[in-house]
Amino acid sequence: MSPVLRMAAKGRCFKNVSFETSAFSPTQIPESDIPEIAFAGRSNVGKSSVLNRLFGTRKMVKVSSRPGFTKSLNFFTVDGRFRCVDLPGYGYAKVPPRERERWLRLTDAYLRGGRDIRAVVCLLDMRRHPDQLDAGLFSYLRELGVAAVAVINKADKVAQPRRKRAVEAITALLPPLRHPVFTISARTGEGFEELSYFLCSLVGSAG
Ligand SMILES: Nc1nc2c(ncn2[C@@H]2O[C@H](COP(=O)(O)OP(=O)(O)O)[C@@H](O)[C@H]2O)c(=O)[nH]1
Ligand SMILES: [Mg+2]
Repeated sequence: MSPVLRMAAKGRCFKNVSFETSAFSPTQIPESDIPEIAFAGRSNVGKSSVLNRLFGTRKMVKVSSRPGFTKSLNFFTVDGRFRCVDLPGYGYAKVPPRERERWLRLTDAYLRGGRDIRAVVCLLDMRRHPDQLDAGLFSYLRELGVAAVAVINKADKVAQPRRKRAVEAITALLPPLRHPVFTISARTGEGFEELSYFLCSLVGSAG
């Protein structure tokens, strides 16, 4: 078994994470040479918290009480073997249209850049039904031929007996997906073992 697969089997591939760079414009996006997993979702869905939890860090990714804070693509390298890419959050009403357009152009340049993107983790909130913007993300990824992984965060906010129904209701509103839907809480850490195991397997299958 290769070292990468061995780590994937343990779900422990998110080791030695370091911040690499931020891209505020398409020309600042670093060259693609290793596999990548990107993370997307509505502002405030907990994207930064999820990344920190995956990385086993508290402050690698800024957690903001101000939604719409992330204005760049942020690149993190994991063990020099693959990257995690933090995409700008969407859906924050107070962002001026020009700024929103800039983020879309940036995200589009990234996703269409011919890179080895193994998946885009699409974060959802267990308390909300996916809306048009969420649906738009899934259909956009499908159009580009990039695999989407639906991950439902903030499970701790829903009482245990209601979770199954909540997950079913959300899943029913998503298009058919190649990968399983994950349920997590960045607050309690629940579901992260399964999620990191799965994500590690996506990058561990590198040739
Ligand atoms: N209860 C709960 N709160 C969360 C969870 N994940 C994130 N949050 C909170 O949601 C807010 C937004 O989180 P952040 O990670 O900055 O979201 P981002 O805008 O998507 O990057 C912060 O107050 C977090 O503490 C979760 O799983 N459960
Ligand atoms: Mg954030």
